[in-house]
Amino acid sequence: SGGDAGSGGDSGSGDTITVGFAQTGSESGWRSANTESMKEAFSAENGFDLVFNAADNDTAAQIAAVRDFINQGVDAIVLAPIVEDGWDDVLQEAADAGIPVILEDRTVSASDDLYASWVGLDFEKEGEMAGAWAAEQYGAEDTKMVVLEGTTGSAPANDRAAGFDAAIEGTSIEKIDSQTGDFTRDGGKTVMEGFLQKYGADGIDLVYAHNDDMALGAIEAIEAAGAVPGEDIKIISIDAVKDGMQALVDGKINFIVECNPLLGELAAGLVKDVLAGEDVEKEVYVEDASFTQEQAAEVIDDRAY
Ligand code: GYE
Repeated sequence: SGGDAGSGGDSGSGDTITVGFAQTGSESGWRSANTESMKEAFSAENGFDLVFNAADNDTAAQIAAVRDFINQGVDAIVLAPIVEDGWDDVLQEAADAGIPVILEDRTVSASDDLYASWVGLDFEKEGEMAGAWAAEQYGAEDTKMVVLEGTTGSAPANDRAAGFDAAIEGTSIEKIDSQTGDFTRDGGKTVMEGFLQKYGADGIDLVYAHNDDMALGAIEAIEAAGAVPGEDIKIISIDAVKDGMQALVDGKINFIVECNPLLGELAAGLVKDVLAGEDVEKEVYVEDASFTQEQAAEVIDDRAY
């Protein structure tokens, strides 16, 4: 950028912070909103030079992207890790190079000495909120449930399963099957088609989808099988993105737990604080709400994503 001697530009190119952001990919509506929020916060206007990488849900590619950032000598790395495991080596390499890493969204299993901070959501609590509602609504009658899991090995898939399972323990909800749909609409549709073939629409009462996109795919599969989503087969999902909330208002989904993707500003603030040598929280949690069909109808026009 600029740099004419004595021009005194107000964006002071010497202060520009170069940040490498390793995003998971573009699997869902949540992810699009998250990427947009990050690009907005890490803008040139805010003093950043953002190097953006989306790994298309490929862990090896994401690790390679982080290694590239280290070799480029960026000032800081922001990482939304696809899966929890496998980060120890490259995080150690970043530490050795003196480059701070801030995690956003998903978590890692590596030691928290290897990153400066994490900002995101409480996935286990999201699962618990979804499970508590299921237990209250359907827990007293025989309910056959299938689960559309997020990406295998990812923090939200692990934690949303654990939170939900704990909340329905001791109820009459029976998990008859559970498979990954990789957080995508296509994945949710394909897995649901398989479930419908295997158990028949009559053999399934409830779908728990780890995100809205998979729920939306399941809706397509259920309708194609001649059943009515939200009535014949109830659906609970997580995220509360626009399309999910619309399906909730339309009666095709029964309950959604929110997962706020607007983490950009908080992540950018953490990067600036860490580089300024300030003490930051190791974990920064953002609160989530939840919505019934009636509640969704009231708020849908005011949602930011
Ligand atoms: O719920 C899903 C996305 O990691 C919280 O990833 C995120 C999840 C989100 O693909 O839609």
